[in-house]
Amino acid sequence: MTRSLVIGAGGQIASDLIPALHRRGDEVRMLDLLPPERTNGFRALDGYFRSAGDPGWTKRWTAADAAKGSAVPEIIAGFRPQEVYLLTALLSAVGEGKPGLCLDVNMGSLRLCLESIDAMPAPKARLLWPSSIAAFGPIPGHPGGLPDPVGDDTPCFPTTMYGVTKVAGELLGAWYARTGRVDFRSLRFPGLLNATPPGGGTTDFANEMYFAAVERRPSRDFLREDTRLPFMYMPDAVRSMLELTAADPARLSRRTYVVAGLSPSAREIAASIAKHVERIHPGHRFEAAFLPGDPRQKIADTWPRTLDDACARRDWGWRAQYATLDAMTPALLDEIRAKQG
Ligand code: AKB
Repeated sequence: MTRSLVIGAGGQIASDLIPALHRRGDEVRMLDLLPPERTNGFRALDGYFRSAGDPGWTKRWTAADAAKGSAVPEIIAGFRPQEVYLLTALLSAVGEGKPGLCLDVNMGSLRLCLESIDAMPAPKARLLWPSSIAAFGPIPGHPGGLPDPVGDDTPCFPTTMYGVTKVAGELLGAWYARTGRVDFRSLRFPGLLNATPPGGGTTDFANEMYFAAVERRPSRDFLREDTRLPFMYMPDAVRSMLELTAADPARLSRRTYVVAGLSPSAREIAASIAKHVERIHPGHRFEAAFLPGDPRQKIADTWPRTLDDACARRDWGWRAQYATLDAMTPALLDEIRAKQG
């Protein structure tokens, strides 16, 4: 039985990752700044654990700051996890409003976690830390700013504080790995979609569209309809985390990998929802309202449109299963409806 620690356990990624670890038979400990019932992920986690016959799951939850204090070092020293998933982060849009906090939380949590794992006696935990497409931004002198697609070796010129923390964190983790201190691994994720609301990201407009469709209300989207960005359905994202964490270190040519799912425009997402919502709400006409002028448009305009994940495919056999809207939209609408009860 693998001992796994999920830090940032109340957020969007954790709401699917924790059930996946538990289904695999792991002993899972959880830590978040908030108590479980006050987190975005509570509904999904509580539903999962109750149906798995484990209603006392919150006893394995610690409410504490992941970026400072003694909780993370103490849990890592006492529980001796074999795998640590550090998901704590302020995302791009919120991070631009609170840049100091974004720096403190994103880098502080990573530093504390790396130091705590480094202090473990062997065998030390592997650490999985999500990076983001926010690591990229317009390359000085490059026509159009970025190549299309963007790949692992595209130079990183992040435009947001969130992106700066992601690039800095990738480099910090790579140093810990190179010097043999911590087996650090990271994924540059696109916008992630599941039935748990994210908080404070630029790609959240797409999540909002799917929730609005299930709730039979018009959506309020804050990006232009021709905005094209990379996305990934959460089952693929969780699988990529588990596969990269399990990969033989001898096969890893780098510590951070781009992973691609699909790259629709906002207009294409709206059309796909309008096509598929009919099945769950017969007669309902989905309407997307694209509201111009939002500051998040400026962030989106600096990010990749499509991604090339050739290195992940070559090194550890990665391949997304949900690579089209027709594959993802019906599954996501069903999932949101089921989890909303
Ligand atoms: C955000 O929009 O900030 C995140 C991300 C792409 O990392 N979803």
